[in-house]
Amino acid sequence: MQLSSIARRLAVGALVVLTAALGVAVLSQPASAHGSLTDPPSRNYGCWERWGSDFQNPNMATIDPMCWQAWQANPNTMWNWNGLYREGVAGNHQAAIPDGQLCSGGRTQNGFYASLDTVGAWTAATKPNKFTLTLTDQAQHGADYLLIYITKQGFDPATQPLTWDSLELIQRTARYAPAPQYQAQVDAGTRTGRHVIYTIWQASHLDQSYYLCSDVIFTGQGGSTGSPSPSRSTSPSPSRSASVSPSASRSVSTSPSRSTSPSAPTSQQPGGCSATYTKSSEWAGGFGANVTVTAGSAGISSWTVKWTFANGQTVTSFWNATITSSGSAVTAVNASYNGKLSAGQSTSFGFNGSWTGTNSVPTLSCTAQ
Ligand SMILES: [Cu+2]
Repeated sequence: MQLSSIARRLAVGALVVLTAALGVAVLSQPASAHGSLTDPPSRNYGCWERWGSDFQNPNMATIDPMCWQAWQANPNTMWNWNGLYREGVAGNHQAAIPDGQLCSGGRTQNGFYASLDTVGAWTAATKPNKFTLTLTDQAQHGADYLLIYITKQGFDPATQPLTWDSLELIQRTARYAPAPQYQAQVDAGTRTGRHVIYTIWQASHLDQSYYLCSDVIFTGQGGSTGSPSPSRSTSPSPSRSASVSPSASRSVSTSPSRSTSPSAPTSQQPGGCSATYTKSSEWAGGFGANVTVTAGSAGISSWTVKWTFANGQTVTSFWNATITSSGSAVTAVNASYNGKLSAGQSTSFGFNGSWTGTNSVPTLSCTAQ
């Protein structure tokens, strides 16, 4: 009564062959990287947050000159603020990353993030000396650990290139189970003034390490380590939530309507699932979206989410699922590691796409086995 996984793979394989034969786009890209430090913001996340909707404003050159040079160098450094990682480092971070290249992950991905190494007075978040650090993990990879470094007192990141020797390791955290955000309580000691927080996020889904520079100005005053900490910050930067805008969200459940009978069935049947689509960002010509998949009242072993774009949107890259398109019809099938969900459990996948004119939110259907 239940499609075996072999049969299912054959079915998916047949679909791929069929769609390839029809000459429609079949995108295949491995799970890519999705997350960054969002409070205090990493350099590219901060530049994206402050200027993403106004990145051609020439006033940026005087208001926020380090962001300006980064946007001029390559806007994709900001659009892909969540992708600053290397793979296969095996924990040897200092060997992989030369001095002066710490903020670009050692010029990872052919120097895609090189502008973040530029020495200067990056816009900095004002923080008390005890503060909460927040890393946003859009793809919910989990964390083996975070390594949190802060520059030594006396080092001036506005005039000196960042080196390993300029940093002090403050904290190595424990493991974090996959979640949208991870937090750590950080104590900067007696530091004052401008500093760089250098965070290494070791993701758990594979050997993927993120290298994140955040600029801060310490007040020298102790904050509370409790949560929520009293806001003693005199930060001029808007303390915005790092989470993605829920501006557009729609959900539909196609869970087979299960009996509300209190008598439990003796054999577990495959459950249904529901899917919710959220636009996470949008810019001229492009956008990002996340889809959360939630199992119904029973566990499932795999899921498929389908939708049809109404305005000619196309998927250009994706993660945590395999997405195929045939014209405007899109099919997303779970990755090998996130198909199995227990009752009520959620996972998510995401993609970047292109659009023109209108970018309406599609209606989703979700089926599970
Ligand atoms: Cu990722």
